Amino acid sequence: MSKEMSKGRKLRKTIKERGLARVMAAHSPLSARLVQEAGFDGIWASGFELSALYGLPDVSLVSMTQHLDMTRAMATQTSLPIIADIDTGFGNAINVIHAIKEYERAGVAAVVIEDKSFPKVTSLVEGGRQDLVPIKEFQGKIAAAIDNRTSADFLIIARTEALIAGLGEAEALARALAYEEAGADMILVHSKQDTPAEIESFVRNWQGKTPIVIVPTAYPEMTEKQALALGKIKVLIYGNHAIRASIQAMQDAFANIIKHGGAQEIGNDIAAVTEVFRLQKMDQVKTNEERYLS
Ligand code: SPV
Ligand code: MG
Repeated sequence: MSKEMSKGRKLRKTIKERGLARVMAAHSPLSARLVQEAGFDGIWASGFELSALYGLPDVSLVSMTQHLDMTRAMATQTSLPIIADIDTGFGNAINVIHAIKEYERAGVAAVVIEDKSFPKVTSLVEGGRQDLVPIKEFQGKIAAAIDNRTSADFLIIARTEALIAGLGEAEALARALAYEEAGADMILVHSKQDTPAEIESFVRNWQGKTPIVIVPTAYPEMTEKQALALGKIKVLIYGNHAIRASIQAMQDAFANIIKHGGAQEIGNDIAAVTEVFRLQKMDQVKTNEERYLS
């Protein structure tokens, strides 16, 4: 047994010490490394980002194998805890059992399972079809996840989409309590309102004991300080900022080259090749060449 602290424990330690873990989305090992270098506390292995990376909508088209492979590759390139977005758990409670075993083995800190029906539709899209499974069925999925993890360090986060589905705060609170009852370690509550009011009200009225996780993409005016001040929010996820930043950067660079008919104007607007070498750890290759090839 490795003496290294488990990733789940590392995430809990950050929460204990800082009050709030700041978690940034990533969609590749390289973006995961950049998240770590920037100083975040954890990585969100986002389904939305990976779908976008494949040029696909986030509607359960990316398979568990694709997401797991990328998550595992990220885990090898970072020491930060990873929170894996496993959508609906890729099917029913039986699929959840399989997913839990695989993701725990991959070395992630936590998984988030959402109460939408499979196949899901991405949460923030205007007019998206947002069907939720019955509470009892989702409790079964959470219980299946809890019963099939090998270590209690590995966190099972239940995500309710009741607010996204327009079912109101009472339904969201009832679902969150039912998921806590089923054993969830944390509750992620998502909102697509463009102000924090809906989430603030949910948090104020939350009577459960488990910590709250939020993804304030639609309501970016909520700062880390404000989330912390609400008391019950322990994880704040920046859900899709990595892929959005990279899209914009590529669009700008490509447009610049087309405009000028060459790369002569691009200069420092893109990373230097030496920066790519640094991120690839090319210096280690050189050291090893000197040591082993001469
Ligand atoms: C994701 O990043 O895949 C999420 C967050 O689940 S959201 O896209 O806002 O639903
Ligand atoms: Mg997702």
